[in-house]
Amino acid sequence: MESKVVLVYWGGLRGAAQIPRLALEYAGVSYDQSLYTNDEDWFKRDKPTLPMVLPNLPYLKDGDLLISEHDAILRYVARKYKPELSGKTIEDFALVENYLCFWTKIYIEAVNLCYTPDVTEERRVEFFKKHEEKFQRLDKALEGKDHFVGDYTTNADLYFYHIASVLMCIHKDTVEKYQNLVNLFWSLDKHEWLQNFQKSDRWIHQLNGDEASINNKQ
Ligand SMILES: N[C@@H](CCC(=O)N[C@@H](CS)C(=O)NCC(=O)O)C(=O)O
Repeated sequence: MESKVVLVYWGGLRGAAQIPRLALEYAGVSYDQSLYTNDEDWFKRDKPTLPMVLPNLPYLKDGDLLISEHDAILRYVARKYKPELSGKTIEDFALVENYLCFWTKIYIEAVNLCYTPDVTEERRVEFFKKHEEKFQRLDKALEGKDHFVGDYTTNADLYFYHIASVLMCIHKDTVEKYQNLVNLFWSLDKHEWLQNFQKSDRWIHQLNGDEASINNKQ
């Protein structure tokens, strides 16, 4: 019997695991999660002994395969379980990758800002100012469209869906200037699979860890 896919991460936050998690959900993969609540269990007990070259969280276990890096996991899940998420043609694939590489860089910057202590309003606005031209171009490219690439859901949309929540948490008023980006977020949010995910016990409210200064803690 084939063993179940397991996504391993910290408990209590969506974090970087949310990105491959969205792909698992979209693809309808039946997966388990192993969520650490104790640092030592990961850093002292499990991390040193895992048979992986690059142990990190999140990581995915699928049979004998163990991989880390949230974006590598996203691509793997798509390729194995829902190939169209990577793009239906070689040209779409290239565009999906183009967006993914872009969003990954923005995501790392955005998360670093979220975990910086005492972030001022000025610093939040500055983050968007730095990327203003790119956000304007993305917004324009989405005019009259429900997806970044073609007319179907791809990894570019899934990645964007998570990062948009983080960006809105950094500075909602600025994000709302990009109406087409906001519309895409809300149109993805209405997808049945995503609504079902949100209603499930797999949905986690908190975006970042407790130590983040920018968060959506209730
Ligand atoms: N480049 C990795 C970064 C992973 C990372 O920084 N993970 C954080 C949580 S988001 C962590 O606590 N990793 C545990 C570790 O460093 O062992 C990725 O994108 O997945």
